[in-house]
Amino acid sequence: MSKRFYITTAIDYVNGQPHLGHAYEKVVADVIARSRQSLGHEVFFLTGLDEHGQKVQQAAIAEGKTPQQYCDDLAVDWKRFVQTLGLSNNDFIRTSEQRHKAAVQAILGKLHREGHFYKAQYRGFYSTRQETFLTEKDRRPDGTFDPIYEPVNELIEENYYFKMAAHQQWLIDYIEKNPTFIQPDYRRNEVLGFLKNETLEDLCITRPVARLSWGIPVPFDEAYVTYVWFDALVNYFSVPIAHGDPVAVSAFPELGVRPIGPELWPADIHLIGKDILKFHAVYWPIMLKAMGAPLPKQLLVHGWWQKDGQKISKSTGNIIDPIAVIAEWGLDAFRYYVTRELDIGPDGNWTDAGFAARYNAELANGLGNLLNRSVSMLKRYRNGIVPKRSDELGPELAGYVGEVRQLLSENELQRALQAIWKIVNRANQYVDQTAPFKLAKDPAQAARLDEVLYNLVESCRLIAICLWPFLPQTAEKIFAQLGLKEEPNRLSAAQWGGLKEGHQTSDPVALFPRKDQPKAK
Ligand code: ME8
Repeated sequence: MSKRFYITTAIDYVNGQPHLGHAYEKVVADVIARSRQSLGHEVFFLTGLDEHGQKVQQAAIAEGKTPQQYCDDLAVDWKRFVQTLGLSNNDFIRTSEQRHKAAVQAILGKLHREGHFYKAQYRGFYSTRQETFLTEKDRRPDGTFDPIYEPVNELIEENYYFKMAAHQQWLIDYIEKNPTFIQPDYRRNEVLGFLKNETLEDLCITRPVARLSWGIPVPFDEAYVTYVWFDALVNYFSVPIAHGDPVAVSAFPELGVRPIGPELWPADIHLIGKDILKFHAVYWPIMLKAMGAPLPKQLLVHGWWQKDGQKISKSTGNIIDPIAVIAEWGLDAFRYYVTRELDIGPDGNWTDAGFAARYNAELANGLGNLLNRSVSMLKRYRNGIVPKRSDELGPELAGYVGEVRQLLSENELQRALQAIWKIVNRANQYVDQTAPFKLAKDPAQAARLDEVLYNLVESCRLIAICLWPFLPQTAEKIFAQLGLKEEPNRLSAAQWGGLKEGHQTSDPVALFPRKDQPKAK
């Protein structure tokens, strides 16, 4: 068996509301996963939920539920969200699952035995209201803490720490030697800058059970649980172990898992947002090195969305509800806007007007109109039967398909969509130039009309295949209208000439009904 292309997303905090940022990241990961599948790879796409921690414990208590029950209830909504987004994920990890906890405990045990941890006393100020430790930087100029933190108490607490500093130079060297490990480059430079200028502090990996019980019990000290990053990051590895991936399993023979599953580790891409870069680019590689496991091939870091130039925030009401947008405009319109509008890396700005403009111009008028004209004219003039093959647009479109293929293999999603729209625009221009509705009026032009109709429907077939990673439902609808029974999920089928003479196409149906009056928000 060959190694699968293994892509992960960040696992979302279970107690948050699914928002645009979550939806964006999951859709981008899905487009990459489907692109690789279309390019001929076997893919494993993982997403899931981050469930432990003090906030979850408190919220559960406030609702009169056990933390597990509270998480189980919320997980139903998150799993529905995954379906709403049309994700092709192969697994969905919840950090409260036994398969994950077993892996975390095995890792903790091994690293403890090998001397990576130590126990130390922490003395500092703690805000019970915010459930956070405060540092000198949090003091106001007069030396007091902001009332938002009150009551603030001095706290002395013993915890386990993971020794970090010993790995610092190794990590710098690794990142320098592997330029594609962190992408885009400016994120890589950010990490290198940080590593070269600051001494890494040891990572606190536990909480006393007395203060937080909703975590994973530490196997070597029952008075502690581990939570947050040591717990969450391991999800990328606990799932391969659970599936019997030979590489992941071989690092932890004590788990007794047979190494007969798909080859997953190392991950090919961890897709994450910019705010969690340090955890993935610093702590996770060091954890893996200590575990004796290879590092993931790439951290692909996306930017953050704003709305109307302002931070997305529940408290100010500046939010986008992806579920509502999908209900109003359709899933593929949402998937199109977020991947076409924002490249992977920079921050993006959502505007309702921008969304409606792209919908109308690019989806309804551009793509929808092309398909509708092509399928309708073939039906009207030739009873929906594909005429003899003609290669008039073939060589030019093959160039664009080649571009799409290349860009998809480089995760250049926005540019791949631009290349697909070169096909859409060229085919629409071809309709205008050849004027098939005029040709149809002149019996002497019948052969020319056959050529034009062939070029149009064949262009639509290529577009559907190229679009499938982005807009799977739309691609399937195009294939259905073309009377094609197979799935449009193989780029190798995007060779000119796939539609055969005499093939019967189906009825035209509008893909993206025009919406002249976007609903005011
Ligand atoms: O950070 N635009 O979970 P989370 C784009 N559980 N992306 C955004 C965004 C925005 N406005 N807001 C958040 C966590 N994100 C941890 C991760 S991984 C082992 C543990 C992204 O629910 C954010 O950058 O706060 C992150 O990648 C993801 O949503 C989940 O965020």
